Amino acid sequence: MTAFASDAALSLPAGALEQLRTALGSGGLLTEASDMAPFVTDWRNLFHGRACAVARPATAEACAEALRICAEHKIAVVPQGGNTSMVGGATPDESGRALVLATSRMNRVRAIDPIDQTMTIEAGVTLKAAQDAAKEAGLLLPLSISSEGSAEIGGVLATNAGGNNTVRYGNARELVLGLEVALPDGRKLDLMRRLRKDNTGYALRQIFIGSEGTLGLITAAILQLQPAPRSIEAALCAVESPAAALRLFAAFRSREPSAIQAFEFMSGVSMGLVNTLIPDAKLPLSEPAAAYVLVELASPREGGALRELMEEALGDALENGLVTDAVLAESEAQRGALWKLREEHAEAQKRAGASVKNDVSVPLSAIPEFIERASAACEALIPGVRVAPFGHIGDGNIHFNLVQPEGADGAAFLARDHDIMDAVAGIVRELGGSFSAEHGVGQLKTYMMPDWRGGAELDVMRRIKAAIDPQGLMNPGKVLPAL
Ligand code: 2HG
Ligand code: ZN
Repeated sequence: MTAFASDAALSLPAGALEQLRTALGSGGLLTEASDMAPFVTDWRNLFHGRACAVARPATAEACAEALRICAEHKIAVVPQGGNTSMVGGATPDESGRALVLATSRMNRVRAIDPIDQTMTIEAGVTLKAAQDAAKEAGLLLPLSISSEGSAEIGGVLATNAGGNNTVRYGNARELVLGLEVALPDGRKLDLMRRLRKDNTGYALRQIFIGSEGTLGLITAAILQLQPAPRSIEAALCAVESPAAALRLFAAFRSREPSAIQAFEFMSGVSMGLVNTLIPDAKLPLSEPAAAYVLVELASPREGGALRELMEEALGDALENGLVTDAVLAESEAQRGALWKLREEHAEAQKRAGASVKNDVSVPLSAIPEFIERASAACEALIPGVRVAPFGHIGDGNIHFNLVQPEGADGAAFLARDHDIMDAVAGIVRELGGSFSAEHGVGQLKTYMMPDWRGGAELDVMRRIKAAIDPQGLMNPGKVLPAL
């Protein structure tokens, strides 16, 4: 262990170690292998890298200075927030030459403005802490993802996270008014304007949002908040198929489209894993079903109107057979329990063994055909595979996940990951969808980029990368495949 640690530290070019120590202060630079271990493996345990050091700046200035030093010494930098990437986007490669730059110590909510309804926030604040801060101010940060307890704002923006409320509020980029970025050469790019209207040249912030740390490091942002809802209603519904789930969505939308805050789909297979593998997540319906929907409505108005809307919509759906059973949350605790049944799918699938994830989107109308065809294709490829899709059906994003057959060898199953991903992607493509809806490209899906985003699109991406990061130091090997 000790030998590896000093090897790793030694692989920092001469001079850089002292400069970084001075810039980052005590506790700001880790070089011992045991200290760096949590930063070099991803949440899924798919990618295992090495780093020459882990930098943990406490301020945007220290972060920019660390990047300047790295540029001077040609050290690659892997930005890392809460390390919750599903595509290995924040894990260094095995060379040990890159420095991981972790944002968690830049963790201040700088300001909340109740008139502008904005939050000025640093990259290392967890999404959950940011939501709580907005709530305390009587406002809503309308971004919610299953990993929000660990995911940090910088990573959430760098990956343009989507999640459960996209159906109503859009993806992360729709919430960003201002951005502060440390550029690869160590300069600070200050785009911290909290303006709804600002047509003064290229919208540079949008290039960094969703760039997965390949262009610079987001150190802070100004987020647009919303008025906190005064009434919320949530229900879990059993349905017979994805087609029924979609018809239910259309039924809610035709009643009151602006009331839908989340509309989530869960296959019976995936819900079965949650029900059996996650303590305290028990299905409150009498019979298991083929699929489930979690629908949440919210309104800025108090009173029973929203409840009425939910009850009427569910009553009709039960009567006409669209929904076979339903349970309506009667309290905040019950609403939390219903959300637990949705948020634990990734964890339950992890506990069930190896899984291959396909975070895809297709037009809403194509979802039933997609799930049917992709299920058949995967079952033909891997007999006994557990087809366990779930996701944000209201915005067309399905996590078409496959869990290894029970009792099978996980490594052998994972060795087929490209066969599975390519089979699913082929169907997604025929239906006009995308091979990555919200998790990004990371290192897992770079191989798909030339085929899906080739020609002028990939060329423009490469030119932007070369212009902003001419030494190619920012998150190498992510998003853009090597030439
Ligand atoms: C979710 O929607 C996350 O819960 C994780 O995006 C999805 O595990 C997954 O595939
Ligand atoms: Zn998701």
